[in-house]
Amino acid sequence: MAEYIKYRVPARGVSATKGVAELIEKAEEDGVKTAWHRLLEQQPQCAFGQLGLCCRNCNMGPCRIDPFGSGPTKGVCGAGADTIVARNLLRMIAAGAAAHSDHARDVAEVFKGVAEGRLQYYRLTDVEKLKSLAETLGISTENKDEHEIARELAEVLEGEFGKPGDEPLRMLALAPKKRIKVWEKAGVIPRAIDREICECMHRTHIGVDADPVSLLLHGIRTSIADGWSGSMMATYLSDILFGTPKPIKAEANLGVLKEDYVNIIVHGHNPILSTKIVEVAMSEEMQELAKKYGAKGVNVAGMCCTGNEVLMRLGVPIAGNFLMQELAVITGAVEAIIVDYQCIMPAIVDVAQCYHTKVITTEPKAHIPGAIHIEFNAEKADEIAKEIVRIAIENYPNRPRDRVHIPKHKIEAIAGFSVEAILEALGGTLEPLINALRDGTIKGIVGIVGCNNPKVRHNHSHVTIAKELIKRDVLVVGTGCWSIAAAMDGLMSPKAVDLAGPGLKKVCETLNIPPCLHMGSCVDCSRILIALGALAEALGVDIPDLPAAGSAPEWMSEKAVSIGTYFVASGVFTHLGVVPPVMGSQKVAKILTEDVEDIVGGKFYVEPDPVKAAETIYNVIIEKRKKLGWPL
Ligand code: CUV
Ligand code: SF4
Repeated sequence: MAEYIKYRVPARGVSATKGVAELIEKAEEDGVKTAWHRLLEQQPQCAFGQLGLCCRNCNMGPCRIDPFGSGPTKGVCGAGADTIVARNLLRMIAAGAAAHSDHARDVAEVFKGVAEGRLQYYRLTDVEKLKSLAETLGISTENKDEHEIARELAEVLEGEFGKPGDEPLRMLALAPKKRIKVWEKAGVIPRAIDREICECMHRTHIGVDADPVSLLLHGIRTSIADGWSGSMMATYLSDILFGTPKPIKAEANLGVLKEDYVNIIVHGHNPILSTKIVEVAMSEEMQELAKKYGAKGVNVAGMCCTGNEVLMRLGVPIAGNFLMQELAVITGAVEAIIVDYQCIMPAIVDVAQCYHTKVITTEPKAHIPGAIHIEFNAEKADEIAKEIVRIAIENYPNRPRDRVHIPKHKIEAIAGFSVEAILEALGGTLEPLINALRDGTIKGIVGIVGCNNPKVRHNHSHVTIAKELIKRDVLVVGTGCWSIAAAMDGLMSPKAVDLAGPGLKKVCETLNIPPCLHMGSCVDCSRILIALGALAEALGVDIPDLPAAGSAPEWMSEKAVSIGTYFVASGVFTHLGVVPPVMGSQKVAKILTEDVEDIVGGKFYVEPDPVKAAETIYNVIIEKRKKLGWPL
């Protein structure tokens, strides 16, 4: 079903990643549209929406506020720009926190099933981490076997979502004491994850909270529930079930697809599915089956964050980040793209119809019309994974050989830098890192995270900011689509030390690490929180005192809004490379980029130009060093 391509994309200009342009050009030849094409068709995008000035929260509306003041300044109910912008932002935070935390809930359910001995296909892999989390949460581990500990832990974690009463979230035990004090003073201690998200929806209903300050403070509370409990839980439990990542070599970019293999892409976020698909696909039985269908075997590659999950733990190659999901199908060489949830463009079904690719959805909460739906279920994980992999293999003979084009680009990357792995590289203590920071060998640490957005040049800001920072002796860590961008650019290969400043280079060579560290998927931004918390505590300071910052150069998702907010709430200076929809209220913009710093120690900084952004981030780091009395 070729489509008429009304607007062509300047393919050579839209991405900084090798192989992308040739596939956009192929898409146009094949009559297939991509997100870039659809973005052009959406022009001009609604200015009210961009400014955050439209409200559809009740049916007296929709209402729009005139940003120039000559038209209406109030909605029908009387809500003004400040209220509407703040409410819209709060709903974004709620959706983002919900996505991360509901993902955590799914992992927690499997964890509970394993603890209770109900799930034969999953097991407790990292028992050390299980014990340490249990102890941190006040569960005694003495004289208990691992399943008993896991059962007690599962019960506590289940309570995180909806426990009654006003007691703080139990997972906040992982946060530095100084942070807790700050949050107490601000009145933003979260009580239960679902409750805070629910309260966001309540507060933003017609006629409830109209005060932008009060709305945004609840946004901070909700985001803390995400970062320090929901996402944190997803990370901890995934490590306990599948193993805590250790440095591992793998390849990145679309060139990891193989011409004469059955290519399967796992896309989405939850390792419960992707890990099983990888395991089953690599089994003797499936490799043999593939040979029967004329292929040399089965090749699994990751996409987006679930790709990060299997990259970090199993060394599965990663085919690309968010904006490359359609391109993978456009190669014509993908037999199946197997998805769970989050960041799956419904468009992949349309694109797949132009080739032979089967799109297989697996989650009861994420159906896509036109896809094959095979519901995944942890109790029958292996059987279902086999059924899915078999569909992919049987599809191999249908590959349109005359329309296959796999870009040749791929590059080696080292991933798997969990906090535990970083500590191990340091020799078991933070001391060497602290010393290097203190004496100025390394100037600071920046966490870069977040998505792709076709509004900006694909992966360009991701890699530019990273390069600008490592050049200035700033260690870069990160997650999500940023980490895939950095990997595809070679920034996670040992050779990348040549791009680092002399101090950082020395440290990386001594520790045998790249200057950009892959810390995992989006929920693993929680690992960055843990790292910052540990550094602050070791130094006897609070997170805002650290020479550290965060950045989401190409963000687009609501999840990224929640992440950005919990970074700020955790005391981090946080850069956004794409303007958030808040500029319709000067008051809200000022709260987020200035006033919030007095409350929680972090604030947002918006700058689309990656070089300028890196300079500012570096200057902030230098300011923090000055305050600590450290050499510049
Ligand atoms: Ni989370 S980082 S687009 S897939 S949320 Fe999805 Fe991972 Fe952004 Fe990337
Ligand atoms: Fe309009 Fe108020 Fe209803 Fe929003 S809540 S749509 S501003 S009347």
